[in-house]
Amino acid sequence: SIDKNPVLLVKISDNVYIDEDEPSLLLIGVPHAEEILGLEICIKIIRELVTNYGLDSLKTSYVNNNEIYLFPCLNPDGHSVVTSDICYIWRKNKRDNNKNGTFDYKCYTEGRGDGVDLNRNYNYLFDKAGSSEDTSEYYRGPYPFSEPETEAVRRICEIENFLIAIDYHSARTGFTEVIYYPWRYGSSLCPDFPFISEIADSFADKLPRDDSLSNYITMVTSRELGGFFRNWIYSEKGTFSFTVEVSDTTIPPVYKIKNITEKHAKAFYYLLERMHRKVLKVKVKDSITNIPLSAEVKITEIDTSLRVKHFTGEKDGEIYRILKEGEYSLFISKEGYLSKTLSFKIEKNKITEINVFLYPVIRDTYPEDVEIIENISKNSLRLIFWVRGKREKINLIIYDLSGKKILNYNTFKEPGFYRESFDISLPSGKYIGIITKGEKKLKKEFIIFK
Ligand code: 0X9
Ligand code: CA
Ligand code: CA
Ligand code: ZN
Repeated sequence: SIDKNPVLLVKISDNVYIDEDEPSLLLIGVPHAEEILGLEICIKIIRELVTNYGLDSLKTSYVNNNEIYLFPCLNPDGHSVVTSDICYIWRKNKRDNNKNGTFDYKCYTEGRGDGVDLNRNYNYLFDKAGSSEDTSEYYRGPYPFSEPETEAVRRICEIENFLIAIDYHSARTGFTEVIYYPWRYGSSLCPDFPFISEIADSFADKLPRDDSLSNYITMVTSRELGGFFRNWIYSEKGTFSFTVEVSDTTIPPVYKIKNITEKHAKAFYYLLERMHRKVLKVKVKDSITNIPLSAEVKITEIDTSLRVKHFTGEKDGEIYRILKEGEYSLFISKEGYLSKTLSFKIEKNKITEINVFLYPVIRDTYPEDVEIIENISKNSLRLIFWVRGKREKINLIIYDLSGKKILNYNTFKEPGFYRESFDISLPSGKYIGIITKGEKKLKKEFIIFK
């Protein structure tokens, strides 16, 4: 952070150093400095899961079957303004907006000095976000992700495709004990509305208000709210995101905390369980190399809005989707690959898993239609080519840099698409391949790594 405090991110799972094929979820506490209850809830959840691991079978399975990420206190600098009694209604972080080298603040009047409202700093309709006035309580910052705290959130969301994300607030103004979720635009609703509202409603059912007279209420919010975490992660990743305004008091008396954190922990466990029922998991790989791919995955019946992106992860080729029972169809596409359409069924008590292998399209025009792909396995090379129109003679010669011929391969092929493998063991280094196909000759340099 600006004061050099760590913005701690906690991951709870089995095999925690490995990114496993498990649904993942993100919790954010204290994006606003004085809204302290998110930190209490995160600590409660961390403590319960860690101390009961291996003792309580339910909690053990929560840890083993999910990847749970938490930022217990996203805004440590601002939070210290509150906890050290400087100003117990501080909201923003401590960016030195006026660059005078000191932290300027006014605690009880408008125009509250330095700092950026972290929940206006995300890269979603940023020009409309909060205020551009740097003394405003809702100052959005100079540019999207200008703050180390929001940048930390962006980075983890780039690595992990979260199925659900929650940011915990506790409102000083506006509604209390509410679950906000995305989104409406005039009278139209986001494409995931039937699914995301089901989750919001069931989540609220598990959350009685502090006065116990009724439950938390749910509210679908505008698509036009700029700079918000919730709208950013939903549009960027399709993550089901909920903003929870905890408690009827921003900083309640200590005796109330136990009851608040207990019910929020319970409601959170409901979400973990829901991530394993009526859920789709898609994993996309290259059909030749078996390498996971980041591809666009559209559920034809649902994904009608261009504003919501659904891509499998760069690293693991995975995406999860929360749905309802029923039959759906999928459209999977990636530039350079043949698209695929398939249908699937979502069932009551399980994750429907689909593995998709995308076939690379070799470009139509010579010479790009011939490639040597190095190191398919440790000791083999692969040549990929089309034969078009009529039967052709194919010749592949491989030389090392001294000009020594290492392979000479001749064949006749009928029109079609071919992937030929050669088992040869070559030491690491640079090689030259000459491919002759009909009338045409292509020279290609390639490197073998071992
Ligand atoms: O303004 C915010 O960032 C949140 N409220 S808070 O009082 N905790 O600062 C969320 C506002 C939720 N969205 C709408 N009111 N539409
Ligand atoms: Ca794990
Ligand atoms: Ca200053
Ligand atoms: Zn807040």
